[in-house]
Amino acid sequence: MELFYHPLSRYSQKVLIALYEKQANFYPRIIDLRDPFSRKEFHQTYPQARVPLLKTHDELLVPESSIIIEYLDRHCNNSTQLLPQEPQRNLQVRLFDRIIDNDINNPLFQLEKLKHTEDSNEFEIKQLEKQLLVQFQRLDTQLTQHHWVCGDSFTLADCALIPCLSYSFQHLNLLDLDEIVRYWQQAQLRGAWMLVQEEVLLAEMEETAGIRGIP
Ligand SMILES: N[C@@H](CCC(=O)N[C@@H](CS)C(=O)NCC(=O)O)C(=O)O
Repeated sequence: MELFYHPLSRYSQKVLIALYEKQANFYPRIIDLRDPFSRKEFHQTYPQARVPLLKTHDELLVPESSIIIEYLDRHCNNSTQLLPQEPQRNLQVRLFDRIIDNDINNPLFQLEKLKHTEDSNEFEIKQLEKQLLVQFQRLDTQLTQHHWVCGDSFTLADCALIPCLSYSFQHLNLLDLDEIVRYWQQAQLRGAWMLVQEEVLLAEMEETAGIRGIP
C-alpha cells in the first residue's frame, strides 16, 4: 500500500494514527500541495489532488480519511478494531467521527485561515472560537462517561479527534475542560500518536528551516 499525505495535514495524521494502530506496512509518499510541480504530479494520480489518499495493493485509490480507515480496518487484521462490529456502537463511532470532522476539524481550518489573513475580522474569529468551544464542551461531557471518545476502546473517532487537539490547546481556552485535558494527556502517551508526533515535529523543524513546505 502507498499513502499520499503530508505530515502537517490533520486529515493525514488521522490516517497515520490508524495505520500505526493497525501496524500496517505502507510506502510513505509525501505530497507538498504548495509546490506546483508536486501538485501537478499528484493531480495525474488523483485529479482532486487532496491528501490523504491510499493506493491499495491492487491499485485501488481510496480517498477520504474515514473511508481509508474503514478500508484499513477491514483489510489489516490485528487486535485493534477501529470500527466496532456491534451496530449500535458502530453508528456511535461514525457519528462522532462526522461531528469531529465537520464541527471541529473544518472550523479549525477556517480559524487558521482567518488568523493568517492580514485584515482579519475579529468578530468572525470570536464567533468561530465560541462555536468550537461549544463542541469541545459537548465532547467533555461525552468523555465524563468514556475513557476514549466512544467507550473503553480506541476507535476511528479518536483517530479523528487527536490531531485536532494540538492546535486547539494552543489557540482556545480548553484548560477548564477537565475531561478534555485528561484525554489529551492520555492521547499523548498513545504509541500510534507518539509515532505520528515524531514525524510532525520533524516536518515542523524542516518547515521552520525552510527545507519543506506546509501543504
Ligand atoms: N474530507 C477529507 C478532507 C481532506 C482535506 O481537506 N485535505 C486537505 C489537507 S488537510 C487538502 O488536501 N487540501 C488541499 C486542497 O483541497 O486543495 C478527508 O477526510 O480526507
